[in-house]
Amino acid sequence: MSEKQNAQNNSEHSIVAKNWWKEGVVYQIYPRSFKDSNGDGIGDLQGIISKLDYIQSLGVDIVWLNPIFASPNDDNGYDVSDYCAIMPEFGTMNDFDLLLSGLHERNIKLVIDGVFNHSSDEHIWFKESRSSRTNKYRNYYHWWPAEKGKPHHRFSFFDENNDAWKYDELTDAYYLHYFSAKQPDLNWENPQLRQEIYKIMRFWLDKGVDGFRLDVISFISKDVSFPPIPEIYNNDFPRYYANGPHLHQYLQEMNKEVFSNYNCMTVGECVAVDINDALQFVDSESKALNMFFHFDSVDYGYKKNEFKQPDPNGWKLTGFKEIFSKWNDVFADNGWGSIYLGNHDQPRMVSRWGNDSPEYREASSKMLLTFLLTMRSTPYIYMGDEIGMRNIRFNAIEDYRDIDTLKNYHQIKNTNGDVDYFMEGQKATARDNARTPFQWNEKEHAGFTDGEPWIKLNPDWEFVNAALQETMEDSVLNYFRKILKLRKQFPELIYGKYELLEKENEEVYAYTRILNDEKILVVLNFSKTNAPFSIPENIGLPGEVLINNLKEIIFHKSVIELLPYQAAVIRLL
Ligand code: TEU
Ligand code: CA
Repeated sequence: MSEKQNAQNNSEHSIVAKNWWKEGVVYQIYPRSFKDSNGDGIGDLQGIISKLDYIQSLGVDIVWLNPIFASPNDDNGYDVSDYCAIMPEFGTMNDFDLLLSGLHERNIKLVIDGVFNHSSDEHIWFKESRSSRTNKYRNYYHWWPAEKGKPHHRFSFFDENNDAWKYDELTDAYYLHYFSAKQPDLNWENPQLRQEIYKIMRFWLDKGVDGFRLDVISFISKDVSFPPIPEIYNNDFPRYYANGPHLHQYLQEMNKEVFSNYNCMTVGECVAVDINDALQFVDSESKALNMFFHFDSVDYGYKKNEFKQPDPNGWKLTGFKEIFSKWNDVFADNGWGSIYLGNHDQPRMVSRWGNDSPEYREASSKMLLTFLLTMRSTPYIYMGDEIGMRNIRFNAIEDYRDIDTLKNYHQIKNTNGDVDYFMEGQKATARDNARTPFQWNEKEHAGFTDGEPWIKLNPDWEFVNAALQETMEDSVLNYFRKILKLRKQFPELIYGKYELLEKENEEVYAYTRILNDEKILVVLNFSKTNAPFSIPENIGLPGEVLINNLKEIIFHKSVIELLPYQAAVIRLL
């Protein structure tokens, strides 16, 4: 049955076709930091296996694993040297098979991270490619012969000089790397390369994995004449990178050649894709991807034209609502969204969007989880957010491990920039904030490892850890389990129409989710002050409070007297 017919058959419930990946909740695991099984201080596959019951106890349906492939780890696995082998630090293929079957036994699907915009420079393809201009792998990458002069500037995220072209003496040519020089970009314009990638995808899907998160997939197509960047891009490199000439052709080809032959899901990391282009990626007719991650929310509240500095004026709830509402509306009739407030590239959710002071950490973590699990999009929960983990805010550059922070630090230092200002900003925005080890219990190293952890633990682990929260009925962890159950119990929370209330309210984010005659109201106080919210008469009367993140909830008729960071999900009559 086509997706369209399926949608029509389902029309009494919703206007979109139903799918497991629309109904599922995704739990993201950064393997390096989840659980170490052999005392080398690095999380690994056996570590994850030892925590399968914990993962199942959360109630999540899908696990997304960050890269686990062989890699020299210039960028923690986002530089792959062999796509069909497991990184020895993480374990063996046998461990992987055990993890996959362990998840499947528990009815949890596994999505892996496909890093196909670039490989490692230590991948055999690249070693061959750079060996001579006539090597048969030469065109697997982007080379610019030096006799043509210096190629037009391309920006690199992970290069100290921001230069994405690296000169290679061996063949007197430059190669392209949007990320670090150890992450050369693959040449998708080469049909042979594309077939190799499809083969790798099939290898994993034939093993039984349930889909792919596709790293920076919006960047894969390049204009290989490498012209100057057209002025309309105003030096917005990511935006230019996301508008490659054959991007949609490749995504559709990938779908036809690979994904359409499996019951799998795909979620693209679509850096610099905005609402106007959204449907091209996920429209049921376009036959490309199922979902993608946009960057509007995670870029919000950072200073423009300055690399990841928080805006001193902060961010506004009205702006936040506007972003999520507009992204909801794009997919109201077609396509499907994904929603996240943090991941391995972002600071901790509660530190950024909530309030991580001892007083409000729990309430605001629960409030944000309520938001993620009551929106009309597939929720992606980053490990540790279910126990309210916080930013570590390293003071010393020596504590950082991330290439992103280290590269910027050196760049600023070498150009006599303001290093202190940069370091202060990193406390709020650095990726390592989310990469500190998962806090399992109150034992040494929070039960993450028996050895020395590869990155420091957040010193708050004695009071922020999973074991402690297991024992407390009202912990963030137990609240997460409850709100997740609620999403399963009320289909309106998945498929129901989303309607924003009180758009201008700077304290309260309120919306309804409506499916047929069922109406649910969600109210979220994003502020640390009391905030009354009046339920408008025309939408219904407060019926049952399905969940509330604080001890009590105060109503005066149709007015809810929300306490700081209070969240409630209410059935309307
Ligand atoms: O991230 C792509 C990306 O552009 C950003 O999210 C990135 O973290 C940021 O620009 C750095 O300043 C993906 C992965 O999620 C990230 O971990 C990798 O480092 C990157 O691709 C390269 O593979
Ligand atoms: Ca280990």
